Amino acid sequence: MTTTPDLTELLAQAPSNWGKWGDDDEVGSLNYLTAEQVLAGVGLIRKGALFTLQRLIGDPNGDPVWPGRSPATREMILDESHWDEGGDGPAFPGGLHYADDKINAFLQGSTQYDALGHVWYDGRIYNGYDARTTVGGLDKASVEPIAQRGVAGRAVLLDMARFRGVEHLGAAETFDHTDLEKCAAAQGIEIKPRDILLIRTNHLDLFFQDADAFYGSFCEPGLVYSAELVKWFQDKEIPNLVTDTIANEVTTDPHNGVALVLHNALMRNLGIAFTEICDLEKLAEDCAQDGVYEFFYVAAPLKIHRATGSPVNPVVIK
Ligand code: UVW
Repeated sequence: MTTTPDLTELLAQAPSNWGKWGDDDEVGSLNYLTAEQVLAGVGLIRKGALFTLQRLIGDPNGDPVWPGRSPATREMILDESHWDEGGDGPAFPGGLHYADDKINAFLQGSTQYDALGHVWYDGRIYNGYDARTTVGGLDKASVEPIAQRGVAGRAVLLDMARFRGVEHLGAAETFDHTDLEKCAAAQGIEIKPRDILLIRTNHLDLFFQDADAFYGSFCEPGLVYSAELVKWFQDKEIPNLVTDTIANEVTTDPHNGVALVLHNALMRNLGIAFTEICDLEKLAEDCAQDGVYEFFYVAAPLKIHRATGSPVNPVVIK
C-alpha cells in the first residue's frame, strides 16, 4: 500500500526564495516586477483594448467557490422603501435619499489575490515567518503588502483549452511547464523571464452547466507538481500565476495524492502570487482573433489589514 507523503517530505529538496528580498519581505516574487517590467508591459499596448478579469460577485447563475466556502451575500440596508409612509429613512436637509448595502463575503470567495501567508506546512509561512503569526489575522505576509505595492507587468495568456482543442479542460486534467511552453509556441510567443502567466482552462464552464456535478467529483484541472516544474518557475522568475480555476492547480496531485502542492511549492516557498477564479473568456476570444497573446496586466487587491486574500478586478490592456 502506498501512503500519501506529507508536504515536508515531498518538498524537502524544493527551492525557496526565503530571505532573497530580505528578512522582512512580504511580497515575494512580485519583487521581480521592477519598473523595467512595468514598462515592458506598457510597451505592449497597441490598440487600447481593455479586459477586466473579475467574475461577477452575486452572479445570478452562481458564484464558484472552494468547497466549504460560501458565495458572498449582499444585504440591502437602505433603499427608497425606507422613505415610504412610516419608514425609517433618515431626513436630510434638501430631501436627500440614498441606497446602501453591505456584503458578507469570504475574502477568498471570488476573483482574488491570495496573501503569501495564506497556506503553509511545517509551521512556517512564506519567508520563514512562524505560522502562529496567522492566529487571529495575518501579522506577516497578509494581502495588505501586495495591495500597498500593486501588481503590473508584461503578461502572457496560455490558452490551454484552445491548445488542447476542447471547450474546457475536464476535472483532474493536468499539464506542466513543458505543456505551457508548447502552448506558447503554438500561439507564436515565448514565455519570457518575469512574465505574469495567465492560464485558461475554462473549467468553470462546468460549474455554470451543473454545479452539483461540478462539486460531486471536485478535482479541478491544472498545473501539476514536479521538481522540474518548480525549477522552471524559479528559473523563469515568474512573479504571479493567474488562472480561471478556483485554486490555480490540480486539486489533488494524481502522482502522490497530496492536495494543493503548488500552493506550497510556488506560493509558500518561492513567494509567487496566486490570482484565482478569473474570467479569461473575453480576453481569450480576442487573443484568438488577433493572434496577440502578450499584453500589459495590472491589478491591485483591496488594502485589508491582516487579510488572507482580497477580491480584485485585474485589468489587461492590449
Ligand atoms: C485554498 O487554499 C483552500 O484555496 P484558494 O487558494 O483557492 O483560495
